[in-house]
Amino acid sequence: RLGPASTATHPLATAPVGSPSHNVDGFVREFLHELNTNQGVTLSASSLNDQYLALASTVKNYLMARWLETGLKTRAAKVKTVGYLSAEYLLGRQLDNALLASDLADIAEKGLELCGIDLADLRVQEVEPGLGNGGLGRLAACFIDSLATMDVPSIGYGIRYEYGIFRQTFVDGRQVEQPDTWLALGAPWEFPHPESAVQVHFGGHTERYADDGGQERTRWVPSWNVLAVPYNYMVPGYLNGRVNTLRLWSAQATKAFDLQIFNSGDYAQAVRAQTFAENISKVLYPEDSTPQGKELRLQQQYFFVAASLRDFIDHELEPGFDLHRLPERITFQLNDTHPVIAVPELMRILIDEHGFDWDEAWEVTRQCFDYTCHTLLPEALEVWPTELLGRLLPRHLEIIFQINDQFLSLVRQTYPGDEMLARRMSMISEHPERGVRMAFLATVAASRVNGVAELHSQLLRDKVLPDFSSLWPEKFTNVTNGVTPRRFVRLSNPLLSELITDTIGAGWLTDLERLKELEPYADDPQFRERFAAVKAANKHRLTDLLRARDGIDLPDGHLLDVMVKRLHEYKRQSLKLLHIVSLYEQVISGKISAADLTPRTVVFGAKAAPGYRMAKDTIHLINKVAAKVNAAPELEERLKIAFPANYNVTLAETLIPAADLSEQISLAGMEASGTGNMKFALNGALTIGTDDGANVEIRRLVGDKHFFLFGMDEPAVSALGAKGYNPGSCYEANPQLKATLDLILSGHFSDGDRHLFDSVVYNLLNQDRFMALADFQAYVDTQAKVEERYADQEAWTRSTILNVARTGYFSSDRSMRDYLQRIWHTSPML
Ligand code: GL2
Repeated sequence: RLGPASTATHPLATAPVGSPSHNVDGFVREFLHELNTNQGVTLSASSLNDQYLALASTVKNYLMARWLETGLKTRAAKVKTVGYLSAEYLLGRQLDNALLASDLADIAEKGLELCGIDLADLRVQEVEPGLGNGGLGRLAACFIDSLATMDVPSIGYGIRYEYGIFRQTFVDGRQVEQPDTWLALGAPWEFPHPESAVQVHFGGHTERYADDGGQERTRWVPSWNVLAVPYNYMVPGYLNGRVNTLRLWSAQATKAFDLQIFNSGDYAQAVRAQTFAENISKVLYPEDSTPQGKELRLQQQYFFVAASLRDFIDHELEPGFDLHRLPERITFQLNDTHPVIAVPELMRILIDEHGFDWDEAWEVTRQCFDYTCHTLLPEALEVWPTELLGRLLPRHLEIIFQINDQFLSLVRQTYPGDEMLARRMSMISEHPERGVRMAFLATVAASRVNGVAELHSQLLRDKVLPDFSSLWPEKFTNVTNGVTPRRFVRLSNPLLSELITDTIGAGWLTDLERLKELEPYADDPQFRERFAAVKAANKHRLTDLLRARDGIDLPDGHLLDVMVKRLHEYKRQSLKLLHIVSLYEQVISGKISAADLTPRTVVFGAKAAPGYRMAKDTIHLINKVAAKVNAAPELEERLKIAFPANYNVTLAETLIPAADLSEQISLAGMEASGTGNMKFALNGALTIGTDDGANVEIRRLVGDKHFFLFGMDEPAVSALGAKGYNPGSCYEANPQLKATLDLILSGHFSDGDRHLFDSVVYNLLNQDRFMALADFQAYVDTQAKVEERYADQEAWTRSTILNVARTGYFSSDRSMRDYLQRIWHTSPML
């Protein structure tokens, strides 16, 4: 991978051989060639899957020359690369994005048509690589797209999980997880490079020895290792010729199996080592926003960062590069605490392998890392037991202890006599067991620490890491998240994109603030009509998809009210459910008539972590309520619930453009940012939301009139928590809330079983950590305001246009610009 062999004399050895010709004929030739030579079939004998795989290879071939050129150009320029270290990349389907980035969509469509193939039939063959849980993984995918589009040299590093996020099914309304076999029908977008595999070590012990100069040194004597095999993915920039790399590591046993044992007939024993090693990249941990303190997870984390650091130093830098200058060439972004073990790993490499002294190594390491925190939940911050770390990575634990000692002496020097403070800031926690607080280690090591929305960054400073932010105020900064408009506007909403281009001209896809130019058109009745027609068409597209995918029939003419995100108590799907049950209860008890309801369909999409009982019970309850509500004749078809299983990026791409109302109703101070909120606003949905995460900034930009704010803000939540919150008193004081909860408790939704949903309801009544009952009335009242606005379709459409026009700020291109300026201190390549 280092370039041409030095003895090659043929002129083509030093440059890529070039792409197939960029026209329909060239495309057809290439496609048929791929079908024949890669799939081994003729066109007439080919299956849809053959055709899809051949199409993917064809598109790859077009990108290939640019990818090779990008690598050569970047290495030759010797500029700084952004190394994005992330345990998750929730990529979504690749085909359309690659066609868009390489300007091949029309050519491919026409070429395939000549072959008697409909491109749309091939698109749906692709199984999305679900190598992430939710927002954090999707953010990583948006960021690498923007970096490529902005011509920034970057490598995304991660894990090639053999099974990504589970496929969700419902059985009697309960979530049942199925393995995600995304690789089963072929993986046409990846390039494995087994010859470039690197070894990753684990276990063993450390020992001291004297080097040749008599200097006392330490070395790690590991007891087992695995091979990390790189799989490269192309990350094409939008129409700019740059193709960056995403390098995902797959684990393989170093000795495939022990032949002697195999020959003796003990097959199981023979493959055990292989199974053990390969388990490391077998499955994605399906926990979202909360960590799983499992040994295998720590193995995964070290596995991918050790391989990535080794890869960068050995393969991306020229031989003999002086590692004292490493910060000139790389800046590693730590995507949450998952990759933080990279810090002691780099120290180990520099000290033990390259003979640096401690201070030199620390100086380099400090400059090479920055850290993004993505949470506010205290229980979501990873703490690894020292017992486990010491067993798996003994040298790293020693280094962490030493970093901590040095750090604590600085604390004691700065704040003499404040031993409590030193204890609070120690990277080593003592309870409930001795453990390493990875967020503290990251904060001490990183040059910059950032939160992911303004409010989050503020709370990060004030509540999560207050002592650190007093010590180093300049270290802390904010970069508000963003989403890539290529996938989440252009590809997912082609009709809106066309309308925008028609109205303000091209160029907005890489300069999203230009959407502002749409503002005056909000007052143009003709434009409003066209805008509303786009929304209507998107709803039809969704209706077709849900009918085919889930057998769900969406009624016509309803307000489409959408809540899609991971199932988590803090996100408060239960509050949305209480609203629905409350409407239903009022109709069936005759308090209001069905005619009073605004026709509304609520769409849920949510996966629950398999071990998260409350979340799974909530899914069950939603499905039970849906069954009852959808069948109730009293409602006269004016209230419906749709809960398609297995919400993923692919479904989001059709669902979001169709939505009228975006539900962003987390308890204030809990959602770090959210990125779904941005996607909805950019696609012309209005938000009902709390003052939380990036909602705050969305509301500020679109204006109070065009955002339905409700509920307590963060200071009010804190004050209520401090005063003592009693959800039972909300229940007693609010007859409608009481009637709503009583209906669930009566067994109405559970075939008379009064206890089926005790866990959910009694939790709300007795504990309600996320204060759903406290915000219930405000939520219901604000929903009434939503309905009022919706009744005036002109006013509604005007607001939705202003949402699109005013949310260009939330492009991930802008986020990347902020990282470049405030954190990485580098600029795009010229
Ligand atoms: C999250 C936050 O919960 C979410 O609010 C944020 O938008 C994303 C991206 O910054 O990160 N943190 C986290 O652990 N997950 C998230 O989605 N899984």
